[in-house]
Amino acid sequence: MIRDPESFNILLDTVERFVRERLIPREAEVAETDAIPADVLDEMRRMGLFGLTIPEQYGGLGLTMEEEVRVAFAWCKASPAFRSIAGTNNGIGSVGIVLDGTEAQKNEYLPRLASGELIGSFALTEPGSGSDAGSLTTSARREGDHYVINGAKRYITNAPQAGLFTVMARTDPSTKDASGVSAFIVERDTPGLTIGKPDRKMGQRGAQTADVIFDNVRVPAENIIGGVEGRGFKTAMKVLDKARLHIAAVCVGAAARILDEALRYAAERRQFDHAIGEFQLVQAMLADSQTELYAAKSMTLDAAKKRDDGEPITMEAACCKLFASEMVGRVADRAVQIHGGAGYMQDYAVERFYRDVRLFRLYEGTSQIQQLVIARNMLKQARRK
Ligand code: COS
Repeated sequence: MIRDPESFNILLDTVERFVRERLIPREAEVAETDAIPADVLDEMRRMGLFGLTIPEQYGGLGLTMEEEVRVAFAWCKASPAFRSIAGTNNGIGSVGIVLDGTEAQKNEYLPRLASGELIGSFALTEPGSGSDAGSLTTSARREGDHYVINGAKRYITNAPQAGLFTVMARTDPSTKDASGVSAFIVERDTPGLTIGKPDRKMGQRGAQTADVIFDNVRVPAENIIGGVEGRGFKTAMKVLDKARLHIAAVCVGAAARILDEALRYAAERRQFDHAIGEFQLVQAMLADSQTELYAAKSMTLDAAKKRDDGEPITMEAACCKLFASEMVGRVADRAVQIHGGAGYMQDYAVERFYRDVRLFRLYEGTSQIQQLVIARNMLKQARRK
């Protein structure tokens, strides 16, 4: 749903120009330094990019899902790291509070997330609990009007920069599954909370991840999201439903950029007295990429519109995340192939994107987890008939 096409097109034009003129020229610097430059961060804050999805009453732009995915298509034509630094504020770092938080929690934290003053982060994964998220062992023990959190979280996006964490922890020690998990809002400077060294990753430099360690971290009881124990896993799953659709849009944006690079190279590079784009075997790679990109874009828009209409989209979001993340992997692979030896060289953007996009098939649920979510939902629907 596009609420006001005229103002939305202005926003989209602004993002497209920003990507072209300000972000793409800084990609090599981000890859080199593993950080987003401070002036770019400031500009992103001023443009409202940290608060795209946060409701207007809490200082954000309150984009609908369709608007959000369309902005992501444009934004993600630049290195994924530029979106990632604000991605948690617009997604997994704020959505738990937006969907299930109390009014007091929303008022306290959403305006600062929307402005980018605080970076939000989502702490679900642990050393021993990845795909089986419900088996997490980080504990939150009630002590008077506080909870005491102990445990460790792993590969937490934006942890080194975060001021605020949504932390899933077990409040009912008698359970070992999803039922005993609660979600907490934990501020970065709470005593006992430490962040590990940034992980050394295959790609996506500039989008940092790290361990987050909780050693007797005392959190006020009112920081449990929604004020009720035992709902944390469901909150996390609802957050991931939306996040998976967003990641599908990120993959579409990245694939469009990678394909632009491949197309330009195919038009310029000459072999056997012809531009290589004139050869049908190269054309097949371009055409297959364009076709799959169009399919991923169409399904992502369709699911986004369904979510805006209030329909459940757990299965559709998983379909989009599965298809789009696998699609961008194939597009990146073909783009390297079209570039030939040059595609293996760091001087060309496709080499970096090839490594960057590999993550999309892993995080926010692996492709295999998406398959499982899709099939489970199909069976659930079939049982209802
Ligand atoms: N929305 C709302 N509630 C949901 C839900 C969703 N999308 N998915 C599951 N739930 C609910 C279920 O209805 C169930 O509640 P009841 O017990 O009241 O029926 C509860 O949550 C547990 O669900 P389920 O039994 O399906 O949980 P499983 O332990 O089998 O795990 C998967 C389900 C595998 C889908 C989940 O663990 C998962 O998504 N894993 C991947 C985690 C991930 O993406 N990590 C990435 C890192 S975070 S960036």
